[in-house]
Amino acid sequence: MYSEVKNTSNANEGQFLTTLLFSVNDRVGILDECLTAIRNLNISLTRIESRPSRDLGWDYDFFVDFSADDEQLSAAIKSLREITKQVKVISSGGSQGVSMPWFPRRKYDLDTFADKVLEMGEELDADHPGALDPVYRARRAEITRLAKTHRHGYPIPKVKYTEQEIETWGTVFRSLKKLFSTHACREHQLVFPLLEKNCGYSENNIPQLEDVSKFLKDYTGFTLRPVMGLLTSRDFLNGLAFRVFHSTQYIRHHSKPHYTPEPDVCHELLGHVPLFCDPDFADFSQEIGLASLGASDNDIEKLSTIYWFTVEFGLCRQGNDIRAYGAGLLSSFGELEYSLTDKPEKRPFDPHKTSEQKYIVTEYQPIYFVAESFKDAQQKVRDFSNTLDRPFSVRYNPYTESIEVLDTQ
Ligand code: HBI
Ligand code: NLE
Ligand code: FE
Repeated sequence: MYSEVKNTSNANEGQFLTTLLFSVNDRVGILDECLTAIRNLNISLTRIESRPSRDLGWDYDFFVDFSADDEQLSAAIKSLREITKQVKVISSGGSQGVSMPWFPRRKYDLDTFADKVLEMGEELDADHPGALDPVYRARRAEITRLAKTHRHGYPIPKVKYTEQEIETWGTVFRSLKKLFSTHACREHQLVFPLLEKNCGYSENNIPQLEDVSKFLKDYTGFTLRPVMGLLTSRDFLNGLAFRVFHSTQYIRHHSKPHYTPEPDVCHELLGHVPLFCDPDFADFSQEIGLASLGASDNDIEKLSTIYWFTVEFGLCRQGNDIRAYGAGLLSSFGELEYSLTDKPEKRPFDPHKTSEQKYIVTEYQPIYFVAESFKDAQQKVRDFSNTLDRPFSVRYNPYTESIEVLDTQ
């Protein structure tokens, strides 16, 4: 999907993120020497972490992350080898060493995604009603600036929404609320009144991400992180492994409240947030995230497709009914209504088949997949991820908010 996107990140062409491990005999100044060696190659580190080695004696392992090209990376390995006990490429997007793509190990590593957003492609631009409105564009730029400088551990900045923005929200809110009782799944209906009571959900108020994130954290441990726009599929899914959901904070254009092809604050708050309050759904979403860590590009594609047909556009069976749980449906008056008519085709959710299904991002979906329950869907995704070719498995440690890699090699 989003094939028409341009990466606007400031990483240079030919560069990729690498995590390197080097182990040293402990002595005064050794880290300084290693860092100087890296610095002399004009490489800038983005992370450094140390831990005592597992060997006997007080030796140390250092993990460093940086962006570099193939040539710089091999030069770095070479000069570190001269002064350390061992050097190992843990993960890298380049052709050196192993082929495990870089992935975040700690929750604060997600900070590196902050300004790596994709630009809407031409195709999406053309039918995006805000594209030609300079006032709208300027306002969006103002709001996305807040996300760019947000860092893990800080409160999410509040946005003072304009009257026009609140009016757009109100239109979306009122129309959707009418449909929820007949179209939304039970989990969504259960929590919606609580969001109204505790988080400022109402037709006259756009809730603040910070308030909602705190509420969610109490329910399922999910938190929101503001984001400037679309992330790459890999980065976006990686966030879910940490129970972090990247949310936009701007709102759709006022001229087209009932459908927009891209995420906005209506979509995040009315579509996604209520579902992340459900423990089974939270587990299900994290399962997709965990499977995405260090996955091959091909597998990321499959996992995104699964995400698309579940978290975004999923239907589920409830008793004798079929209801919507996908956020893209729950935030679009137009598509929510359409999805439960007999116009679109409905197929049972099966990750092996669902992951191969092609889809369009700018129109109502012609096909939906129906899940039996979130627990059942989670189990199916777990079985499916075991069939993907990844030479290691991962586990989330909630106490340290970090990923543990279980080597199976
Ligand atoms: N980025 N900010 C953001 N929000 C999304 O919903 C989103 C994304 N990037 C990719 C994506 N969704 C999905 O379509 C999947 O490819 C994961
Ligand atoms: N179509 C949805 C809406 O109008 O709210 C947004 C989908 C975002 C993937
Ligand atoms: Fe979404």
